[in-house]
Amino acid sequence: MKMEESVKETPKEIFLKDYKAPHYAFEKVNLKFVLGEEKTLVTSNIRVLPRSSDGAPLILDGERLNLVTLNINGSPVPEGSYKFNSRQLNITSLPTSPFDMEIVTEIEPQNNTSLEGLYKSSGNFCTQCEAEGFRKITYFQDRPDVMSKFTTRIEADKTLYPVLLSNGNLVDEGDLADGKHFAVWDDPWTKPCYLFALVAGQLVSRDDSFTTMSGRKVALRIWTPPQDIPKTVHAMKSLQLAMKWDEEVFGLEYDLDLFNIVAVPDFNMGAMENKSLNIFNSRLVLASPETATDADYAAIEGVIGHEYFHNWTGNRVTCRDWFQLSLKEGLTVFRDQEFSSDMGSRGVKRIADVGRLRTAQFSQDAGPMAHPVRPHSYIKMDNFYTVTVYEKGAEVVRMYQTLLGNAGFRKGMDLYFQRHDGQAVTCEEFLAAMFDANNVKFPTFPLWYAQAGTPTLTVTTSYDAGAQTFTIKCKQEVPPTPGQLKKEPMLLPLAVGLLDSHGHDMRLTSVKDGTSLHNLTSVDGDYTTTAVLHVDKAEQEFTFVNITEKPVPSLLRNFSAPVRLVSDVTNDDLFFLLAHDSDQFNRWEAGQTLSRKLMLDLISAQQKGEDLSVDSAFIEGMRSTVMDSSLDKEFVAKCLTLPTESEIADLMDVADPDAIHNVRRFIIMEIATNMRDVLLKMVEANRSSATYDPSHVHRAQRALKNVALGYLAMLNEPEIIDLAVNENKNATNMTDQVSALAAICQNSGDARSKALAEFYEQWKDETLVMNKWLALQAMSNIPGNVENVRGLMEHPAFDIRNPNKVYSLIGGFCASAVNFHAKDGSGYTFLADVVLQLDKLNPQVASRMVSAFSRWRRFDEGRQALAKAQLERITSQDGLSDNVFEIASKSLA
Ligand code: 0A1
Ligand code: ZN
Repeated sequence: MKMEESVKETPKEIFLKDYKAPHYAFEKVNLKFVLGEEKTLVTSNIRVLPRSSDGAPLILDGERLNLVTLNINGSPVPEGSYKFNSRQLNITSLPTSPFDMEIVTEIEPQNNTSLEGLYKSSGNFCTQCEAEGFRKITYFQDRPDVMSKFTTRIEADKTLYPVLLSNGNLVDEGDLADGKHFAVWDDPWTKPCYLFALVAGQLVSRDDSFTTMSGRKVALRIWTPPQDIPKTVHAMKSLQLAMKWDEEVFGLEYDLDLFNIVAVPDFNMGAMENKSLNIFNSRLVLASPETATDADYAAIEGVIGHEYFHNWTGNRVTCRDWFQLSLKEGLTVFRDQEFSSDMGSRGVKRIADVGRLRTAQFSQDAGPMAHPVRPHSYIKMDNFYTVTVYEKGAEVVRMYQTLLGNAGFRKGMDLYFQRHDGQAVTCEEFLAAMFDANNVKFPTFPLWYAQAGTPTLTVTTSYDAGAQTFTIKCKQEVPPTPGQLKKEPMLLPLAVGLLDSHGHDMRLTSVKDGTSLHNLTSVDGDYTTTAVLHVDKAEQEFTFVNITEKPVPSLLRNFSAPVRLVSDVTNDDLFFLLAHDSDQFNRWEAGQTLSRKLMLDLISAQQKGEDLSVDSAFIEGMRSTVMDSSLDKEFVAKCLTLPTESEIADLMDVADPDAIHNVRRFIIMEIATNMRDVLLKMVEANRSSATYDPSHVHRAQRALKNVALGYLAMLNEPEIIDLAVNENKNATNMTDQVSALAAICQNSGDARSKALAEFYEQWKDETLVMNKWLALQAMSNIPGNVENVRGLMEHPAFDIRNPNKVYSLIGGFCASAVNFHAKDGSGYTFLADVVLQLDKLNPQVASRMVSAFSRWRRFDEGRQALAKAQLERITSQDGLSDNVFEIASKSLA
């Protein structure tokens, strides 16, 4: 075909306000892949339906494609009727009635290191098309509102690629000449091209089944290389549990007779919900007690659930455009959170989810990459698969549930599917289904989709003994963010309980909001113990009546809205809540609030050169929580864990990584010194039995034991290091082994080097375990660790082309504030070197790494200058990807 036109490669910003429906629909797509070692030939036959008779050009997306032929209704398109550049193929003079278009392109999957489109991983072919990877396979309208029925024929060498998979049902297969074979897959459901998938390779499957609520038997297959099959038991069980849960909780049944999952070692993200052919990063499928931790087991359960749940929230109802990403992701994260809560401990799961939201999302929302749950613009969509779209998006969905109740929320979901099954829709349509089903209108709620920034909710309370009323005054402020200086108040549900002097929940019967009096009822009575207040004004007052004694308020129960809460609750009240609150989240939160206050106080003492000391009430609060045998042990482990260094950095005017680290370490040493015996007992009493049990009770024991061991080991006493060395040696599962190793590695010395070397020898052939070994060393706070990390980049256990290795080593290093933010700038230079090297191979991964710079303005002037210089070095690089350019330039803006 003729030469490409050159296109000016300036990054282009795309805006939500410019959305236009496509001029052409693609009714049916027949794809043929001839997979080869040098070249892969892709033939695409599309039935095209013009949506108007205006003869608009058909613009197809395409990148890194070699166009071989282009035919319309069986004849080549004449030269003057099409043109293409490195991004698009533009066809004019088209028929105004339905027509058939055939496009043949050549691609080189074996040289595709970006891991999007069709690529090779460990010798097998696989695809990743979300968000815009399909355009690296063939020319197409690569946008989610173009939904088609796909049939896929795959031809390949039978010995090298015995297994050929795509979406839907296998409708034909057979042998071809020259040792080749073929398979034809037909997907009866319409879908956008981002849900297309193909896999070809040497794989075997674990087979099982699930019988749906209407009695259909669905074949379930999990595909891996032969040696990994024993590690797929947990993933299969998780899939079956997820399928059952979606039927029971949402009435949603699977809609095909086959569901495939394939595990691949090289994958940019966690997993992908391609219709009936989910492709997973192997770390989220493979688990055995010896090689995977409790956290890995939980992540596998959650992500298997997440991808499966997308079959309805994402696939059957998809997004109109990528700005609506949270429509599927926020909703599906909410669903996977609920699934995991039902499978384990609801309270502990909520604590973990809020911890992640506060550490990662609040910080994003306060920085240069702050964007609304539905962004207004992007340069590269891949950069918007963020904690804001996912986790804050899930909080927005949770607020619907809190406002409408569980039954009301389910009614909204039912109406959403009733109205939009088979469609590509927007967040407004989800909101309308929720509100219409419940006959409500909350005019300020939609702002959650449009306004970035974490609201601050300031609460002051007062008790009037004479009137027997308790008043809560609320002030809501949404901070300015880049491009959005003025914000409006938004409806947020504030869940409140009041505790009496015995620590019991008071009965709440009615509350006054302005002039109106609302009755508070729960399902089983004429009162409630948790009232959901609708805060929707900048300033607002709520008064509870018939409150017979001065209560201790439990505010924002279960973290009912994603806000920063500032309240006048005293330390005494917090200790009381820590001991008594019936809301498990708030009980933990009371302890965290106390810890945050303590840490901030000690940091300022340290900065003034004063001596540090921890108040005995704090230690006693910790001790009584730990000694309370009525509590869930995983909950106790969470209570014992101090807020993260980055959570504290976020609360300071100028973040001081060294002071934060020293203070956190100091408090842990104080706890370990004062509670040495209790902690030792906790280690002894919570050892695992020889057979691993992933159930909650056993996981909880391990969690508690390992926090205790980590705290004790911080003391660096020979006797305790021996204990940790023994725990490491005698561990019967990876959770205990790697926790003991981490405990030992907190201090430099011979024990550390020996333990790391032995671990390497034991596990060097298990690539996923090696990721833990890399991460542990990368995250070390030992001064000057950057050189060690540079050295590890040359180690056989590392491979810059494998995203998991990069996330473990480079991501792990950036998570260690002390070394990444080293005063001499060595951490910053290192990261910039790596980003520039990575960008040439895999822009998506490079861009995730460069994000570690985005909070550079939070630090002192010296660090700011050093980080800025590295960001400028990156942006001035020739040939930089749009991915890295967007993050680096927005960070500098
Ligand atoms: N939709 C998938 C995750 C995913 C997102 C982006 C990707 O490439 C930019 C790839 C996968 C999920 O939410 O599970
Ligand atoms: Zn998802």
